[in-house]
Amino acid sequence: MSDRLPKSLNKRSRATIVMLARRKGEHISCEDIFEIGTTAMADTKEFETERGQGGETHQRVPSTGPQSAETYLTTNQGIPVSDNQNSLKSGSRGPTLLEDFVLREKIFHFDHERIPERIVHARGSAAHGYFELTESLSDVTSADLFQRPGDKVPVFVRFSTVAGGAGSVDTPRDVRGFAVKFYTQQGNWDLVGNNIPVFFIQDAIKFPDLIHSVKMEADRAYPQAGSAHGTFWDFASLLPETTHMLMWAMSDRAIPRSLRMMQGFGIHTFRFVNKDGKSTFVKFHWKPKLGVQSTVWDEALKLQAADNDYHRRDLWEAIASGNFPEWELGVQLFDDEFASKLPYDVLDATKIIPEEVLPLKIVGRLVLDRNPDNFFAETEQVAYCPANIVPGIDFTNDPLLQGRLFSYLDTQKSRLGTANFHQLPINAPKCPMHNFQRDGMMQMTVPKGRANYEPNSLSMAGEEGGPRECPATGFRSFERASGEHEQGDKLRVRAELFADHYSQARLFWKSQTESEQAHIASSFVFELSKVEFDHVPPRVIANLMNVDKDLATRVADGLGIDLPKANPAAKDPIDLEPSPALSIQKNMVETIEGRKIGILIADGTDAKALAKLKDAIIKSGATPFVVAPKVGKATLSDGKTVKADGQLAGSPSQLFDAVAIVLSKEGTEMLLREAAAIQWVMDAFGHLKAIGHTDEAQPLLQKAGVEPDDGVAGLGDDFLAAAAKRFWDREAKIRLLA
Ligand code: HDD
Repeated sequence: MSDRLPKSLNKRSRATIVMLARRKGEHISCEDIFEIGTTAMADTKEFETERGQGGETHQRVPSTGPQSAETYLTTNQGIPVSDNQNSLKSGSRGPTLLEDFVLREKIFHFDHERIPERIVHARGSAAHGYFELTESLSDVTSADLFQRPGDKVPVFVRFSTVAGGAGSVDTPRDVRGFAVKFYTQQGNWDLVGNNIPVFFIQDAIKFPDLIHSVKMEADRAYPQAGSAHGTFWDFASLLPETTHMLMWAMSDRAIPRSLRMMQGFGIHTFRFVNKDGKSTFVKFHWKPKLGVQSTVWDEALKLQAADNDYHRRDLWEAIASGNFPEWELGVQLFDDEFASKLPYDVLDATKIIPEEVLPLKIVGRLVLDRNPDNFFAETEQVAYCPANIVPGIDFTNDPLLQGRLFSYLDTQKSRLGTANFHQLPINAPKCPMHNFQRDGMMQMTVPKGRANYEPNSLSMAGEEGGPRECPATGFRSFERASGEHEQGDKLRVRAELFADHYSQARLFWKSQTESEQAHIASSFVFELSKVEFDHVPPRVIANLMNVDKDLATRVADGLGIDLPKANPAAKDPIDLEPSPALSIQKNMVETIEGRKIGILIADGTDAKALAKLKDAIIKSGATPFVVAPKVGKATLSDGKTVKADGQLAGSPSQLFDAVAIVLSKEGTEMLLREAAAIQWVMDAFGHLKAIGHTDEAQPLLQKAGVEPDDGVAGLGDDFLAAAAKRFWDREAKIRLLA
């Protein structure tokens, strides 16, 4: 058979064809053989083929010109690689040789390219930037970064979802991590917070249970992200201390529009310590310059299909285009006396101090101005640890914080494989670092000299003695004599006020607008509707009865179950003054800055109107994104063709903050027959967005069920003003909320 093959085929291709022919048995025809042969040749055409003395072939990528030592491909040992296409074999058809160190190194490294992902907060996106102090805090803290207004400290900030794996979607209903590493001149300070100011549990001993319950279920490995499943609600319903956080998690806070439009919180009460050792309690808040904004639930769900990487892309693109995300740092400062008068405990991470009770003092700004160079080396390998604090900052006895001080160091050692993870560039301090810790896996420094212990007197023998303690400037805890008395019996208990699980949940509920309350009630219904254990939803509602009877009734109605009796409260809830600062809608910053406006065009679109609109959007600080039936081109009214930024089917309107429909009569007629266009308009309306349109586009709006309201406008200034808002009033007309 080999003789019948085209002469142009090399030996390997011939061998392959003969093998395939044998496998196919008798049914192979000459035409088949010829076709296989041609395919084999086509497969290798981008390679140059060299023939060796024994007739064997060597395939290579064609040379790309002269090379230098800088551009040689090398092994990890720096040994130049002559051939990156073929493994070393014993003869052209023989076994691969064990001695092929190039192959072995490459494959072994590949096998280990994934480290165990974070057990929580596995999916994250991060950026570099700086923190700039605007107000000195030298009276309350000796921390160097809080001394001189104008001083800047480099930071690396990682945002994350909690429940999903590293490859999960960006927009599930979930808490978002907000972790900041400050590389200060006194060492690294990690403020590892969330976008919600309270937490589910009060004591770290419950954390593994909480996370086991919320992550994908142990036997079936779903759902991949989010809390709408049986085990989470089973656990939450049995722990009334989760109630306050559940109110936040069921609110729009858990479906942010952008990582750039979320608040961040240190959550725990920390301490500042001044140069005299005096302690002041402090709570940390990040306030986004673009305001807090969320999606609506249907939009968040559809975004999971439209763009898995919606938040990651948004952060990357904003930074890449010079629209640097920015937050203000606010602090709430108070002393023991203030704390002792509050009707809740400041050591309880399920409680806030409302801004109306203790206003924020704005002391600095955080700016993210550089995308990572390498996702793995930086975003994956960054290792935050709440125990990383600098002189001038200290912990409190918050039992959740105390447990965290152990957990993170431990997890980093197993996640990054070595106690030397602090030497990775993203984790290394940017100030001098020297001590007597030595050796260990992946030791990357080469310490010199004999001194690896302290104290030593090697300097008396003329040798280098190494670093020494620095009592004057080194880290010291706050002065206990002026602080609390910290002795007691060894007990497994919680402090008395920790037993109040409902007062602040009620405070949160009462601080929301009607529309926000409807979203919360509907989220409870949605999540509990996914719980297949019939005994669990009534238990959740029994807890909600202690928050607000109306809320509990709406959730029970939404599920079609009877209203249960209230769960007997460990401590009766009290009515606290509502806090308007807790509502997103009451504090919306009306701007289109940093937003994306989708513009739907087609053949025949008015060229001048399109240019004018794009110009106005850019001038307002937003980004226009042109969507057309074909991405390659649309022919405008002036006969010129334009390229679209996205094709209609791949660019649904949930990707945008507001939409403009710039269609001619001809374009409208065409798109009336395109379901994706009708859905585009219908979703924009349903997601309460502003819709600007040409008169000619009216039939498309009608077909999509758009009813005129304040958010439906022409294409002028009215549209730009409307684009800065969401139209909450519209929702009652189009959605049956709980
Ligand atoms: Fe945690 C990661 C935030 C309680 C144990 N946590 C992690 C991250 C954030 C938070 C943002 C991701 C950091 C990154 O981007 O790499 N965690 C919180 C907040 C909490 C909290 C705001 C409560 C106020 N965490 C908490 C407790 C424990 C942990 C009580 C254990 C006792 N957290 C971890 C961890 C993680 C982590 C297992 C997983 C990956 C990592 O640390 O680096 O150690």
